[in-house]
Amino acid sequence: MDHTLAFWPPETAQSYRDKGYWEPLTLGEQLRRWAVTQGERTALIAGDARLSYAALDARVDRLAAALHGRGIALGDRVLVQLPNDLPLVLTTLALLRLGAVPIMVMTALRERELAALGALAEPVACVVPDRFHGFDHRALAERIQAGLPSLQEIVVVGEAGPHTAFAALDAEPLDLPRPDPESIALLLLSGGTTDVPKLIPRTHVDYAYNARRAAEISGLDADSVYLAALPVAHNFPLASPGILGTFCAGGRVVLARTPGFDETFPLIARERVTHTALVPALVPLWLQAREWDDTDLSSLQVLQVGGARLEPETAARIRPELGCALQQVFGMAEGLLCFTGLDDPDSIVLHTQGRPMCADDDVRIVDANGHEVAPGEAGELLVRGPYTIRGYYRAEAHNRIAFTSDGYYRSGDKVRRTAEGAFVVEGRIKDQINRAGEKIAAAEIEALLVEHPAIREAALVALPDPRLGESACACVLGDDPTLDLAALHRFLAARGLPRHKWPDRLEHLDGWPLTAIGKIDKQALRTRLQPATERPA
Ligand code: J2J
Repeated sequence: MDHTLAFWPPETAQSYRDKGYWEPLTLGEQLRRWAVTQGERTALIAGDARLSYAALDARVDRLAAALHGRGIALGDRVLVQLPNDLPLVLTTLALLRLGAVPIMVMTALRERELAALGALAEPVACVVPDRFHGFDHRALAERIQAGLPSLQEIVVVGEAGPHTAFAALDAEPLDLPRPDPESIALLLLSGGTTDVPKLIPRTHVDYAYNARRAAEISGLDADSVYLAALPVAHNFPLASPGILGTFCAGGRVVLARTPGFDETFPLIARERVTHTALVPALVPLWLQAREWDDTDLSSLQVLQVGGARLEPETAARIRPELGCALQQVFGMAEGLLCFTGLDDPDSIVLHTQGRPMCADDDVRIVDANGHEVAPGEAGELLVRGPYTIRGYYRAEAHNRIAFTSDGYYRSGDKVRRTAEGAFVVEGRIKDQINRAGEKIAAAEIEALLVEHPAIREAALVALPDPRLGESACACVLGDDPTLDLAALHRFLAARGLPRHKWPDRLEHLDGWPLTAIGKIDKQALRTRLQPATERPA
């Protein structure tokens, strides 16, 4: 047990057990149960592979035994950086069964984040593809290993070179030690507000509840077919309800390697997909494709959209143009999930981000002094509950800021509650850019920018963007006005910053607008950077 971890107080935990939120099972045991009840029914389709629940369970047993044979044991952390394909699902489930803790990271992440996550969580192994989208992940893993003494083992899907080949990991099933169902099952990456990444510890019991309850609210059942189009390292397609929620319901999961319509539309038609999830930035691309593409999407019942603000005008086009219901999802990898109901009127579905999914989600909306706001007023959303974390992984100092003394997570989201009890996300208090649903901590990029010899001070601000929702603008004070965006990108690439975190715009300034207490006034910066005609009213 990691004693630096903040868990729920004992009485609270007991009430979650008593109310049946937390079942006394590990996620590995949940998979066993699904295999017993669903047997030969199809669980997973990835490329040409089709696996029944029984076959999936058996493959996971053999992979868990083989990973155990490579020295991966209960409680060990393992970095998992794989695209949406069979090895990702098998690896994740096998680690959960072993009681080893997968650190779920997107394939887009590069050296900088991986090194920081490695230093934080000290993984014993990593599982990576040989190449993905033209990038050499094996070489990246080798560079990470060179600076990370804990990392003993590199497992490669594809051409493994001197490393362990994923394809060769196969062994007779073993009787393995049982993880504590209330221990950490997996670590998710937080959107973050700090210059170093934060990891979110989710336990077996809370994550199983998360998936099960989200599946109920999304109307998933044994006849449902869920298309995982977003990268599965994200909480949304992984368990909200995503893959794990679909398994809980006995449905069928189809994996798409990319969320583009060219790949997803034919999959929807071929596999008769009923449910899928997108971030708002992808919705207009699907709608646009629909203007000339006549692939049969008639099986689609529910399109879930979350991760960033969905414009009501775009929301209103979903049913008429895609022929399915919209379900807005306001969620966070730290826990709380809100959904609009499948039977809710348009006034809720198109204009709000829904209600918390659990009666025991304990939510407060507070002003800057921590006092509850009047009904209908906007304020910061604080939350605690049966599937919301009480602290980040190995981050004691930060936890004192990110959580209240009585255990509420400070979401950093500015929300208000409608008379019907639905939440509307009005904005953000945290210093972050939400770029097409991917979160960028301003502090992380600012710390890197000032490492450039020509930059003395830097501030990263979000600007509205018609395609991305928000784009990132780097404002800098420095001595070299000829420094341009392309040169800045080359500098950031060399520092191992992934492309989606590169600023979209660079502005040289002579000085900062300051707030009353002498901090950079980012709101004033934003106003200065936007032509008056583009400013929201
Ligand atoms: C506005 N902002 C939103 C929404 C999230 C389901 C869905 C999303 C996430 C997710 C997730 C929003 N409208 N509908 O994990 O399981 C912003 C808020 C929130 C932050 C969380 C899931 N839905 N957001 O996006 O951990 O600012 O999770 O605090 O990546 O995204 O980001 P993340």
